[in-house]
Amino acid sequence: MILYDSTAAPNPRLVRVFMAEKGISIPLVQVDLANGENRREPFLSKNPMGGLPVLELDDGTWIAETVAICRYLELDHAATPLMGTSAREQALVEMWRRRAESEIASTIGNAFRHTHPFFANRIKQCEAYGRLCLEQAPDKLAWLDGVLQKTPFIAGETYTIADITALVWIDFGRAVNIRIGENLSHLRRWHETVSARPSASA
Ligand SMILES: N[C@@H](CCC(=O)N[C@@H](CS)C(=O)NCC(=O)O)C(=O)O
Repeated sequence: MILYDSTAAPNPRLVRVFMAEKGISIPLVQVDLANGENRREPFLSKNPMGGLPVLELDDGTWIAETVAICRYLELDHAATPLMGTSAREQALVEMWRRRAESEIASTIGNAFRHTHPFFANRIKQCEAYGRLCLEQAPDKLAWLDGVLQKTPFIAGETYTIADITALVWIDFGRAVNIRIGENLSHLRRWHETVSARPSASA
């Protein structure tokens, strides 16, 4: 397997952290996002959506979409489950992963996409929407602080893909000056804990 990667971007980092937790080590091929290598051939013929990461299997299959890649790796490397095992656990982890995605990743991602010069020539930016996302970010982080007041990790007692999702997007938020407020003690405690795992530096 090969992972088409970018060290500058959150979705590829999500997959690298996921793999590190599972002890999966495969070659990483850097794709130059800054120079738009992902938005022209030959990359587009592999992933017409142009996004990273992409996982290439040994039979030549290309799998795009971060969660699809994680799901493949979860099934292929069942040890160290990060997406739950029983039906109940899998449903709860997916519930929390989707919340981490819709509340945290989308807010921070759209703040970046619609205000940062990086995307100026890639998408039609709507600066007002980007600014709204920037304004909403503190409330979204406060929501997560409330979740983490009750449980050590986002989906409960165990570290899962929901934690990885929140970690990589909160860290990426620094690019648009989104930071965890001093008052959010539960989120700060969680962030210190998950950042101290060796996988966080993958
Ligand atoms: N839905 C895709 C999104 C992929 C995506 O947009 N990746 C970003 C990096 S986090 C990217 O490639 N950005 C560069 C661009 O859009 O040109 C996924 O879940 O993997």
